Amino acid sequence: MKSGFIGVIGKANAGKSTLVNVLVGEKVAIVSPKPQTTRHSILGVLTTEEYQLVFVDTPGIYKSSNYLTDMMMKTTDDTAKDVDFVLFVHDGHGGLSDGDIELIKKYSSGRIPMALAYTKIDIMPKEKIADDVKKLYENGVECDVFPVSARKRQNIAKLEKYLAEKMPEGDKVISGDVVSDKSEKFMIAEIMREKILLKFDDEIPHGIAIVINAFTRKDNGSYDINLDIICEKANHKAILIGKQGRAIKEVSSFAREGMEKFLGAKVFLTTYVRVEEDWRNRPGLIKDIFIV
Ligand SMILES: Nc1nc2c(ncn2[C@@H]2O[C@H](COP(=O)(O)OP(=O)(O)OP(=O)(O)O)[C@@H](O)[C@H]2O)c(=O)[nH]1
Ligand SMILES: [Mg+2]
Repeated sequence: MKSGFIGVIGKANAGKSTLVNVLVGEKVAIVSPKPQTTRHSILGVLTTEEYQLVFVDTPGIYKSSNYLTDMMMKTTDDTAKDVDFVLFVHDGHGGLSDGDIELIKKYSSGRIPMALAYTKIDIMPKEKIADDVKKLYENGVECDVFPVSARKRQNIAKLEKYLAEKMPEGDKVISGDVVSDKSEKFMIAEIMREKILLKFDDEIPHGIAIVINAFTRKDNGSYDINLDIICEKANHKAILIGKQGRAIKEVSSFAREGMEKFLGAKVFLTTYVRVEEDWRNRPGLIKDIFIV
């Protein structure tokens, strides 16, 4: 059997988590149109009779601005060094700058073999894709390039077979039928954060952390979930709550629906917004509230 770890690396918002979810066939990582959606490395496991691909989704490469993002970048760097293969994800729709080419070359010239997933082709003209692939090779990128669309599932099966071929021979690296290394509790916190990312703009979503206080399954199969939404500033708290609590009510109800879909059961959700000034720069606090 072929089996191994594939580090999914790329700039923030490139489409890494969407691609991992589609390859794995289940939602293991949240997705949003905002950069820095993924904060941890998350395993997504695809097991067939012939192979096992263990994708390691990572925080997107982004200019670090605080202790939390320093940690996130370290996670990505560490992953890139400790896998069997790197799948570099590039958002083709976002253009192809000289900086992008340099970054791709930096990873492809490393010790670990790499391929490039040039994604979001569903919203791009064909000529642009061909031009960019040509430009990559003309500029000295030597790895294989796969134009794909995670959203429309274009070229995904081909990419999967290719990656399987590239894996070392050996037993499964992850046993059982798990698809992720993260707990239900982790995913519940992430679903809350995803809905906040989708609903609120600017600085607010980036300064959010979720702390689950209670996660209990009752005899009738439903769940009681109680969580704190941590934000960085008092004015963020006011925006999150909204006039007469309308904003928090709306986002909580949106999150509850997502949690019910994920758990396949009814959820009773209570949320509380609390401020922890500048928590993203406080290592001790990060350790306490940053769920891993
Ligand atoms: N049209 C189109 N949009 C896509 C595709 N893949 C991802 N997106 C969108 O791109 C945005 C970013 O997707 P993510 O999967 O969260 O990107 P990411 O690279 O994991 O981002 P970070 O975790 O912040 O680094 C979302 O709005 C996705 O819906 C695709 O194949 N086609
Ligand atoms: Mg992501």
